[in-house]
Amino acid sequence: MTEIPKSHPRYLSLVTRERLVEMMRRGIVSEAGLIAHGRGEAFDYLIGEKSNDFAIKSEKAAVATMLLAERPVISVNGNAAALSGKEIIGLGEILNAKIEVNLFHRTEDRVKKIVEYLESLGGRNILGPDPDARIPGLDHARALCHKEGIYSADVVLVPLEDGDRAQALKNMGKTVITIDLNPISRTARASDITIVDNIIRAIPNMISFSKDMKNLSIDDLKKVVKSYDNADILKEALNAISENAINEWETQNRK
Ligand code: PTJ
Repeated sequence: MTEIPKSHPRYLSLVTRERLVEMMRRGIVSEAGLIAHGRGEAFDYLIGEKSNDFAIKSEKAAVATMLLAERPVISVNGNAAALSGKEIIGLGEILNAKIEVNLFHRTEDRVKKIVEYLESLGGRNILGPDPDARIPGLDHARALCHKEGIYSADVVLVPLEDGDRAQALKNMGKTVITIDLNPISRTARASDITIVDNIIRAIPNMISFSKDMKNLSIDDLKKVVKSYDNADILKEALNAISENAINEWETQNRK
């Protein structure tokens, strides 16, 4: 692993890249996962590498939705496990959500490795190996899932998802929450709640909101969900991206 000096102005971004490369070598992240991360980084740069107001609103709506859910599930892929495995386990515990490893580039070996990795971080009863159900409308191994997990869930949190599967979950009548730095991706548009934030900030934010929101009444949680509008959030994220790009251009030209 390349040693990154703490003084480097892009320290966090470089350390995160190294982590993904290392996790790819361990067989947890797919090779395509590195490319997906690069796309995410570009959007993160454009939203200012921070949790903006639009992200905070989505994170609160997501927590309220999961607290109100009867069978919430967090779907975990290679990138999500590598970047936020420990935090996802923590969030699952607070929200009483099951965790299921569900992969785009599925191999049984990688599912097993990710489950073992999550268990090494304290995860228990992680679903993934030996699937016994299929998400209708999806071809090949991407459809494989568990009856007691994603298949019967009412609310699914699918971070860094591909558009087809998010839509297929919607078609099953589920409430779909995603974490996706690209506000114009098909996943972002297909989901009920789109958190336009980096997963490495989004999950810790959700943990901290869950601790407070757990004490809210059902009516108050419903109010949070009712006042949420995903189309407005996506518009706010796109406006922020345009403004940041213009500000950056003006700053460069003033030099
Ligand atoms: O582990 P697997 O086999 O399930 O594969 C996982 C990937 C991510 C490779 C797979 O789901 C995939 O190809 O996804 P996409 O279609 O590239 O979509 C990933 C989305 O996540 C893109 O819109 C990225 O902008 C976004 N993204 C990437 N990194 C982050 C992110 N969003 C939030 N936080 C990130 N760190």
